[in-house]
Amino acid sequence: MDFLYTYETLKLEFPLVEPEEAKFVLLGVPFDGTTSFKPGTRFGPTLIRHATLNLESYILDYDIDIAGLPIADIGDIAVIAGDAKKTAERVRETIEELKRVNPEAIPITLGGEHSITLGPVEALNPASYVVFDAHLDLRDQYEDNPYSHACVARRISELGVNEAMFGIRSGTKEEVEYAEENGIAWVHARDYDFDAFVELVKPLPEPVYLSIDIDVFDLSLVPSTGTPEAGGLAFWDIIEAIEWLAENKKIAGFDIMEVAGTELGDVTALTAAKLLFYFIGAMGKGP
Ligand SMILES: [Mn+2]
Repeated sequence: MDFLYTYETLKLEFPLVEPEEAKFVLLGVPFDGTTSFKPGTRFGPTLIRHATLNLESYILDYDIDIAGLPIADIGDIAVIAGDAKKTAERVRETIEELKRVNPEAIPITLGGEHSITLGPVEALNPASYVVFDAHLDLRDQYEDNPYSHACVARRISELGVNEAMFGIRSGTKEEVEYAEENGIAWVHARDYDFDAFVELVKPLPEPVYLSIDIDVFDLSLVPSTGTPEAGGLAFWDIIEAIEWLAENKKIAGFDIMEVAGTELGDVTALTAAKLLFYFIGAMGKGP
């Protein structure tokens, strides 16, 4: 099937299926229009797909070969340079198109900056938004733009979606107050552990949308990202959380955002690619 706003690009090197038959549907959003510090998220989707070439599709600890799962890759969204709002709308429309022909599909968005997450969330209408991020992203506006990457969790909260945030270590006093006033729970990176995650996520209503801003990881794992912050989480912290979600909650969609870089084989993309494989593996192996 053809989508209005996608185009062909480097795809996952797996035996892919059509979107109509897929359980997992990848789409890239090569957008970095509101990036405020380190540019290059427009290369994120290509860098992640390229980095998967380095990985075995067989996941050792799950005893599952994810290349045998029904995965589609519908390419990249034709972004509108500099316009996060319109680009997110194109992502929303693309996922709505997909869900009309395949209501069971789980869209996996590869970014691209975090502002774009508004698109899949609006399309999928989840009850809860679980996000791993260094930043609260609860600003009303940033650099005069309400659709900046620094505002995405605020826009999602305004849709009435429950939110829980993990790995946070950056925000303003106003953002903290907004979280308090609106019942948004968040766990500082220093305080993060698996029990804290389960405690907050267990009572959340389903389905859950899971967003990973790659800057949640420790800097050593993700040197190339839009707004890097020291003091992040370890790789297995997040894999354990994904495994718990896969076994205990209905997942509406998933994204990996803010992967930047200009060189194939960038460490950040290798981290993101491994994360992508574990998400598909955890969801594919069943409870
Ligand atoms: Mn962030």
